[in-house]
Amino acid sequence: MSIELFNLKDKVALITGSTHGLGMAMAMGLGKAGATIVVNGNSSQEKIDNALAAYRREGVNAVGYKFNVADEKDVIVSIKKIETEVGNIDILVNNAGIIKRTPLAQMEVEDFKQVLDIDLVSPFIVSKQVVKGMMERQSGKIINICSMMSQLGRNTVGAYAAAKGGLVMLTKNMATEWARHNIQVNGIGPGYFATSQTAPIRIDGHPFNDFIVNRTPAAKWGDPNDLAGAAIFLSSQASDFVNGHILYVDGGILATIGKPSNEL
Ligand code: GCO
Repeated sequence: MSIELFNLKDKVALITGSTHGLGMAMAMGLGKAGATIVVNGNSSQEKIDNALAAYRREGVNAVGYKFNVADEKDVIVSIKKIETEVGNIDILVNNAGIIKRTPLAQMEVEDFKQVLDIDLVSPFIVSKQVVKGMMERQSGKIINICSMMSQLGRNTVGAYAAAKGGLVMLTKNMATEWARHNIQVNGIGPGYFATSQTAPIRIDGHPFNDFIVNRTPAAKWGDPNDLAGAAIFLSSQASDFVNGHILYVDGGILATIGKPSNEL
């Protein structure tokens, strides 16, 4: 198997929400595979600058752009700026996302809408702008970061699960409409990973922490670096005939109903 299949040299990859967490881990992997990384965040320029320093310490060629993925006007201006200043976007990873853990019966409609806006509508907004150039070039890779919550529900994450479930079908419809332009659109569905988003439910001894370790066949939380391989595969020529597929990187949690806590 030629390693060239996974070489991203001369490619430009935009990863939304890549100043930390899973987005940074995937972007770092794409960068080490040769891509120029366009880092995005919307919180502060300082956060972007700190992230760029981390990428550069790892030898990754990275530039940063602050924009709000949920604001179509900001996205339109920013994508044009990136394509002028950095180059054509060959790879788009729609990773930016939020979660609000509230029981549905108590959740404010505005909060529900905000989760849907960022986790589901934003991948559409950003992809709609980036796919224009991909169609002109008849080439591109789009990866939507779904979740195991695209398949399973859990108390208090109803808005997030609805968004991530919808993102699976958005991925399949993007693939349906854009595959004929040699644009491969797929998804990655992370299981439970050790990130800032899960920090509150990952504390040692926290019932949820013990539950996840027991419920996951790999018997551990994922390390964000475990996602780099899936991102490189779906960004490279190795996946040129893969369309509309959601690649779950979840330690096996979706493969099983789980086991009693006293069973090996
Ligand atoms: C939660 C977690 C999950 C994970 C991930 C699983 O509260 O259950 O935050 O949502 O973050 O999305 O795929």
